[in-house]
Amino acid sequence: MGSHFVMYIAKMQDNSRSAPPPVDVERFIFVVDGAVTLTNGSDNSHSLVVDSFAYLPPNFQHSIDSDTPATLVVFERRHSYLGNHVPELTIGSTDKQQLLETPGEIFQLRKLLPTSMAYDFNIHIMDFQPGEFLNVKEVHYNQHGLLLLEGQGIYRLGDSWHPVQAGDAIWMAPFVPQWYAALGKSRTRYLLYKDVNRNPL
Ligand code: UGY
Ligand code: MN
Repeated sequence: MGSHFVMYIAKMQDNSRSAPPPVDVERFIFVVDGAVTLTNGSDNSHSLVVDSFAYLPPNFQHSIDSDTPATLVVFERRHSYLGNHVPELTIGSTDKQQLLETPGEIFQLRKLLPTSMAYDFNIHIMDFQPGEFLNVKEVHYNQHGLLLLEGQGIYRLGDSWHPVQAGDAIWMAPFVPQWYAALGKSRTRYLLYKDVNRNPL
């Protein structure tokens, strides 16, 4: 259908290890459940628990290991190189990312990756209280991969309205009209891939 990235859930079993992505493919992982250990070529290891993430630049040697079952959401994309801009290993957790201004909007926004030109996508974490909704009915060239982490609501895509709940995933093609309203009794939190900083042609 024309997606330029891959999004999948990796259910890691006891004592499992990741395989490397293909040449020139960048990888982003976010821990949804359990914990994993990220080891890079120079023997540095990082423990990643729920809510933690890591961006692995293209051709960056690493392995992701898990002693006990863990669930990750993974995004991979053939990196779109731009001049001398080089993306770097980036590790963090949502709760350490600052809240950003959202002029005209009510939801809370955090970005997990730097906004500099080296990065050809970002991952947004968006929070809505029940009853809150997107003010803008968005239409844009960017693609999205969305995973609903918490809560429930209605997602409008084009002229279809979809009831969605935690665990549901959506791919949004370029220019699909999109809108969300949070329902239920608890906060909605979703994680959103968005391509940035590159000419979409
Ligand atoms: O940044 C975005 O494009 C985001 N607000 N889109 C969305 O939530 N569907
Ligand atoms: Mn959007």
